[in-house]
Amino acid sequence: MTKKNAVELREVAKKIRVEIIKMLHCSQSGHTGGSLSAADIMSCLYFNEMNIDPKNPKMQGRDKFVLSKGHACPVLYATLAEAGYFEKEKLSTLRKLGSTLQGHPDMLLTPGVEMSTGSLGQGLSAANGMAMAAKLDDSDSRTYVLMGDGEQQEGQIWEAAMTAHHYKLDNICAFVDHNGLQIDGEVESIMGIEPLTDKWKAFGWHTIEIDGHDVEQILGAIKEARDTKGKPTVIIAKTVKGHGFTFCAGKVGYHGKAPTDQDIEEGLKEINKS
Ligand SMILES: Cc1ncc(C[n+]2csc(CCOP(=O)(O)OP(=O)(O)O)c2C)c(N)n1
Ligand SMILES: [Mg+2]
Repeated sequence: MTKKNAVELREVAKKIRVEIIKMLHCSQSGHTGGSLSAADIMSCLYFNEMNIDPKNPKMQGRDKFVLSKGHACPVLYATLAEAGYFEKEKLSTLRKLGSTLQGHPDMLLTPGVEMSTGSLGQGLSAANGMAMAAKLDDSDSRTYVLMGDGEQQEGQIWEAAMTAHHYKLDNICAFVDHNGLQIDGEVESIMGIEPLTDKWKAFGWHTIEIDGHDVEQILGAIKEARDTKGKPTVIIAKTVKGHGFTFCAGKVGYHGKAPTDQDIEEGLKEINKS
């Protein structure tokens, strides 16, 4: 795919956000906040960085993406549709019986989904396997993973972090969508994860802290990860849960709540003005 520039990537992120709220409004269930916080990262990965071919989802040597925080699949589905893996019309079937777009990503149902996820904590382990396989194949394929900040509380993540360092998986680039909120409230008040960057450093990872809504910073961090040899990289991306729409930005109540009729009306007006 041709690489989009920063201006275009911001526009794509906007389109992804619109599709997210539209599909969640249609399904009247699903995860709004954590999908919206990741839209800029997804735009940069799929429309600038990753070596992929939406018309040939299983292309040999392609880069891989694992959505470890699988509940945020609306952002993945909107991104895949925008990239051309399937028709945008499908997005309105989110969570419907028989749809290929279920409430959590299913690699057997949806073109472009590399790993079935939803049970938090598992994505990095799967990514390790993909990255090790690429090394064995002498392939340039890189593996990207997106985790939540609440998800950092899962023990399996730290086993996987240890493994990726031990096997020098410099072909892994992980993101933490650091939006400060999880299902029940603030991450720091439920089970504190700070100092998060120091923890990843202690596990031997190269760490980068960025504003996860700043396209230039995201692109710079991805490049730095690619240039970092001998160890995996984690990008701690500070974000706002529900970013882009006043009705849900920074509101914990919109973790697993779909936009109402009024929300969608206000939201579409707001984004058209921005
Ligand atoms: C193992 C596991 N436990 C609990 C859940 C239920 N659950 C879904 S989303 C979520 C909160 C996740 O918070 P965070 O990782 O911060 O995600 P984000 O804020 O990006 O939505 C929880 C507890 C789950 N999916 N998997
Ligand atoms: Mg969170």
